[in-house]
Amino acid sequence: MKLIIANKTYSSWSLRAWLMLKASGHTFEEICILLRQPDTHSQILRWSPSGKVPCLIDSGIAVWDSLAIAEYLAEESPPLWPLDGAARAIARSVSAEMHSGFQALRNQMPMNLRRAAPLASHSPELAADIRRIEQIWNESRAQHGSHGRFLFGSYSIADMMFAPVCFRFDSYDVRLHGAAQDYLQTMLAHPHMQEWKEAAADETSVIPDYDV
Ligand SMILES: N[C@@H](CCC(=O)N[C@@H](CS)C(=O)NCC(=O)O)C(=O)O
Repeated sequence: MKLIIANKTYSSWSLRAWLMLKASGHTFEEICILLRQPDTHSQILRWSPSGKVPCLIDSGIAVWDSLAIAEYLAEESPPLWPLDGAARAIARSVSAEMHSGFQALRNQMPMNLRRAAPLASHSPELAADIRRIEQIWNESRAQHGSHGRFLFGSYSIADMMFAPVCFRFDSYDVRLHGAAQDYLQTMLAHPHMQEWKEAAADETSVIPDYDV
């Protein structure tokens, strides 16, 4: 298998798929295409029909978009979604909500693993996104997380979908209430999150747009 990703410092979508592939137990080759280079688009298009990363290549099959990669891997890997049907329905719902929403968080708090400073202020839209994520984390842990420290107990795709948010909350020093704060620390301490962060520290490419 090959996983086409972008800069580990900045690429939140790449992180999600990379964590899924790590959790699946497959060995895979990483192909990293740097963002914002003159040939970025053409390089990505060699692999991914959407012109976006991540893209998974498995025996000649291309699977692009983080949620499609999640479902592809979940079909035959160790369980990547919660086993309980009700928990799985909520895990899919919050993952889809993360995938399609939270525009203020994406725009105003881009993932940048080199950053270590809070924003001067939070817009009402950004504050609402943070509150909604805190609510999802607290409710998931309270209702479905009793057999572990992740959102649905065991580490699942839902956690991987929120992983970039964890790095953002750490970088921008966002403080949370209740179990959400413990969940954040659990995610930041996960060995795969640490491995990604260490690899990002070796990168040298700088994209000024991400330095908000
Ligand atoms: N909905 C897609 C979003 C993928 C996406 O936006 N990827 C960005 C990198 S994080 C990208 O490929 N950008 C290409 C570019 O900037 O040229 C997913 O879930 O995978």
